[in-house]
Formats: sequence, structure tokens, C-alpha cells
Amino acid sequence: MDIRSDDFYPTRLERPQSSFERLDPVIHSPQGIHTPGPLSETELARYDRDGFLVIPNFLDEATVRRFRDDLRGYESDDSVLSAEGTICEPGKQEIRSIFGIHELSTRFDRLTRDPRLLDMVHQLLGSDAYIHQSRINYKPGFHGKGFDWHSDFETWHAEDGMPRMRAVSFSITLTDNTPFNGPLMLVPGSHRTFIPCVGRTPEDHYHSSLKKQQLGVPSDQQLQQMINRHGIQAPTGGPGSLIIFECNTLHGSNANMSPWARSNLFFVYNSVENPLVQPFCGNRPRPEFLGNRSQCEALVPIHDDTLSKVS
Ligand code: 6CS
Ligand code: FE
Repeated sequence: MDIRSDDFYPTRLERPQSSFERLDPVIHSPQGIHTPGPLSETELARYDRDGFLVIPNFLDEATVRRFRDDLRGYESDDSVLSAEGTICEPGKQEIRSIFGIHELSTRFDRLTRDPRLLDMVHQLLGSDAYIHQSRINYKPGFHGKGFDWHSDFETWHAEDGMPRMRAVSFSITLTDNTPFNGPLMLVPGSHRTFIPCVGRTPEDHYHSSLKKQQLGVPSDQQLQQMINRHGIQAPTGGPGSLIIFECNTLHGSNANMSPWARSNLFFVYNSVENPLVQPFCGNRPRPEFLGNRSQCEALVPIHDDTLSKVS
């Protein structure tokens, strides 16, 4: 397949290609200085260095409980269970992920527009932003499977047509994240390197990749090199913690062998200056619940007093 002239991050190639230094800044500062906002210079420097930031106790227990009660409701809501954006664990009826959660729930939608989150987004992306994708990963006790090591940007570039690295994921833990229930693991510093992946993307790849991603993932050798160099970190903590991670930071998680669910909420902000184009893998675009193409106006902050304690 010929490489398009607008493709700065060729991947899903026929033959292995060397990884290379990212072409985009980690923190986008159009005026050459950091956009003012809630993140301190120290926090910005840590995000720039590691490709992620952890803010414990971002939401208090009462607020998290309201979100968790919503989740419990979805587990017995047939319209949610039968929705295309609801993905079950391989071979099971247990929910693995619910995509498009901000369209399902006003509470989640308002959270994505809270100024104390949006102000951070503006600092990191250096522009207005919209929601590219939102999801809940349930990871139920005993049966919640893991997520293989990957860069979200590699998939969003190849399969959704996201041109540049100017997107960020906000993840809020809705349960305890302990060493035993498959916490999110990240490779600090990996966001600085783009790893081209090998293999032609089949049409409708998401039908299998959302259950187990085997294509668009680095080789064991590339992972070995990256992890030998940077190590692995697995932020653990109570419900309500916020993990902010850059779109190209390598992450994954183990299966949950504990009795305790590990449910995390994720929403992905993309810069309004980085709108999706035709997927670079050459396939037709994925469904809207994976790559939003129709509601890309700048999010307007709504102060939500129900989010009692948002630090
Ligand atoms: O394909 C995607 O968009 C999804 N896949 C993973 C493993 N992480 C990002 C996203 O939820
Ligand atoms: Fe991911």
C-alpha cells in the first residue's frame, strides 16, 4: 500500500520498520508558552517526561458512587446490553467495555465538560477540544480479561484517521485499583517514540480488537527494548483517582484474577485542530462510537455542582 503524503506515522506495514521519535510536541503551546491552567509547571514537566500524570482523590467517594450506581443499572438494561458499543468479554456475557458512555449518560457527559477537566485539556492540547471516544472498562472480578500492550494513537491514526499526536485520555477509577485486580500499566517515556506496526488491517477489525488486540501492537522485541529502557508503572489507589495519559503512551493491563472489579471510566479529548480524516490503513472509517466525526465542535465548559469535590 502506498504511503499517503499526509501520513506522518505510517503503520500497519508489510515489513517491520524502525521506530522513530514522535514529530509532535507532547504539550502543545501555540504561543510558545504553556497555556495557564490547573496543572502546575511541575505537573506539566512530569507529564512531558512520562507521558502520564496521576491525580489521586480527584472525585470523592459520594460522587464516584453515583457513577457506579449508573454502571450497575446498565448491567441489567437490555438497550445497553444490545447496543453495538457494548463489548462483552471473549466467549462470555460479562460486559468488557461500554463505548459512547458520554452519550448514554448525562452525568458522564457533564463530567467531560467540567471546567476543571477542560482547563487541563486546554493546557495539554493548546486548543479547544472535543470528545473523540468515551468508554467504561468494567474488568469484572475473576473474568475480566486484560488489554495487550499498545499505543492508542497507533490505532486511532490507522483506523480512525487521526492525523497527529494531539489527543489525551482522562481515566477515572470507579473502583479500587490494586496490584491484584489488573490496574492500568504504563511505560513512562514511551510516548516519545512511534512504533510502526506490521500487518494489513482487516475490514471491521474492531469486532475482534476490542476483545483482544493482536494487530497494531508492538512486537515482543520492540516491547522488550522499550520496557528495558523505561520500566513499567501501575498507578494504584482508591476510587476517584484521575490518570491522564498522552495518546501515544504505551499501556495495557493484566487479567483480573481477584474477586474485585476494576472499573475505569475513560474519555479521550482530541484537539479541534486535529480532526479525523480518512483512515490511514485504507479501510472505511470505524463507527462513530469509536471515532467521533459528527460532534467535533469545541466543548464549552459547564460547571457541575453535583461533582462535589473535584480538586
Ligand atoms: O481501538 C480503540 O479505540 C480502543 N482500543 C484500546 C485497546 N484502547 C483504546 C480504545 O479504547
Ligand atoms: Fe488503550
